[in-house]
Amino acid sequence: MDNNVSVPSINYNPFTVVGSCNLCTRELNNDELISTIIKCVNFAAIKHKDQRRKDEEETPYINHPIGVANILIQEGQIYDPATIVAALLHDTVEDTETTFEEIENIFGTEVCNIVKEVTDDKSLPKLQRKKLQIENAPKKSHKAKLITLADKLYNLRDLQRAIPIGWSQDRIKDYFKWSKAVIDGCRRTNFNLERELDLIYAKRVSQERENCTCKKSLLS
Ligand SMILES: [Mn+2]
Repeated sequence: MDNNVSVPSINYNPFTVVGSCNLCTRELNNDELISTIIKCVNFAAIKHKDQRRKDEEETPYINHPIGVANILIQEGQIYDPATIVAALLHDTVEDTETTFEEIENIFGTEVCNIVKEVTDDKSLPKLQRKKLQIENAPKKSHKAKLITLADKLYNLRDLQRAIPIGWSQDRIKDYFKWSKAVIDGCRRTNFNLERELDLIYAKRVSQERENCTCKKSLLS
């Protein structure tokens, strides 16, 4: 029997290197880690190549998953490879032709499972998908919660930066409200990310109060 059979792809962990005995493993060294991250960024960039964000400048969509991964590292101080790779891939299945099988084969089972947790079922109506995000948030794994928080932080900052084409003030208001419910289901996950989100909401509340014609306190 051939002892050099490769590890079955189903449990293959791309963040470890399997020794020639097929039993011992070691974690990727720096070169291998950088290579994996760039392979992932390249994969996501190709998958999202025809998509744009909804702002007037039509920012390339890939800015979003890269920005989410960057928030996790720079602000969340998360350096776990599976979380970062899953963040880079988090919208590929939901928004492109990418399949979970493809992700599992290239980036392993753990990454694939995290991406599954943060992927909406597009066969469901939008309202139900939004409701499910609120319901499912507390049930998510720690890594999926981290990505959810960073994703919402990116989107809310983006909303503060530029209003998406065709969005009314009511729609923006609803988005803030809905995001808050999802975020509240992911509490006690990362202090820095939650603090940044709280600051955005505090600013939003004071802006709303400022702009309110009746000048009544929103907190009363
Ligand atoms: Mn996203």
